[in-house]
Amino acid sequence: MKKIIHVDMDCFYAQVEMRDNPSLKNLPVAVGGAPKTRSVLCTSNYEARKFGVKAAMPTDLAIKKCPHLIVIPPNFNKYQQASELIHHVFAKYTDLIEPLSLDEAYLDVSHESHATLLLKKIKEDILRETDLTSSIGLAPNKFLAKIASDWKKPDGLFVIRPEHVHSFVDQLDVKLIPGVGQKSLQVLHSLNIKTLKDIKSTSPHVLNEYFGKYGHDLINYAHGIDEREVITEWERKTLSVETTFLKDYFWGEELKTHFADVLLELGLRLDEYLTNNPDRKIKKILAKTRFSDFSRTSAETIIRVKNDEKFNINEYQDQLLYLLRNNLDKKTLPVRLIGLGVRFYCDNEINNNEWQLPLFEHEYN
Ligand code: TTP
Ligand code: MG
Repeated sequence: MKKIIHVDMDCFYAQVEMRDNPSLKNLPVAVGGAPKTRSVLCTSNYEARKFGVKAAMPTDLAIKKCPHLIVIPPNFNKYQQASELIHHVFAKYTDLIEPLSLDEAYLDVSHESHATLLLKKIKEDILRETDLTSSIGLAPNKFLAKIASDWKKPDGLFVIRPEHVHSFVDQLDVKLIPGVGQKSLQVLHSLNIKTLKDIKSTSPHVLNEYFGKYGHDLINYAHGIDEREVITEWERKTLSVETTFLKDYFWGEELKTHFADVLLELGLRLDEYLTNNPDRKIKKILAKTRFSDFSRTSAETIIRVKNDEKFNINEYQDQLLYLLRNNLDKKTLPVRLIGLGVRFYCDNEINNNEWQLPLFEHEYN
């Protein structure tokens, strides 16, 4: 069972503006183009939303609905800066991040035994780093995680547990299904389908007739199923294996055994991957560590692989161990996760002249 988190900042642009000018806080605020210019709004704060003011609405119309609306021109640099901080927070908790926009991302935390604990931590971390509130959801897949983050907005936190998925999805409005736009919504309504429960009681043949292959997806969603993976940039650049322990360890025999197990698994995964992707060239080896306080650290080093050799990760066992020990020495805490992996050359990188062995460290704290 996967564990997917979806994070979405609350009225992002507007919140950044309110943070930087607190006198705006209880007033209706929108960010967007000036009035009388036919421009539209990027977003509005929750106070303005009470008047029906929302994203993509023409500024003039918004002012008709809310005459006291304060319209601020966008400061994209500020939003970009806040966004970088947010994504930096995500990277502390997992490598499996799919950024969706400046203020939104999926995080795959399936490796976590106590994922619910992470939600509060991530929210607090974002608040500490940016002084901005976020809404966050946890669920067994992307579809439900996104709904969960929206469920208690703003400043929300909501978990959809696997055992509650069925009762939860039954009540949902079909317009919340990924891919359902205005057109499909009209068709669904014409079939008298309003909730996900209604989809379940509709014949698959009918759904197929109206929606083709997508009808099958609709049935899956109605059963709370969504097979879509969290797709990361990182995934395409590295291959790694990690393991989370049932208890936390300091360096010792048990951790050595775990190291050997992870190395073995990495060897198997790499053999298979390199057989299927013979063009990929390995640039670095890396070791990752997560301490008992959830902080992460990783270290990587460039290696020199002869082009005509079959890659064997075991030859780098001592170096990987060195990187791992280096991570462990950074804190006096026990660790709850270790990972080992390789980083590939990107297509546009030149494979030459990079065989010195500096130690690159990335610390996320
Ligand atoms: P959203 O997350 O869709 O909206 P939001 O963060 O403003 O509000 P919510 O609390 O409902 O999440 O979009 C994030 C930012 O993207 C938003 O602050 C401004 C920008 N944006 C636009 O510029 N145009 C648009 O039409 C939308 C929807 C968003
Ligand atoms: Mg948002």
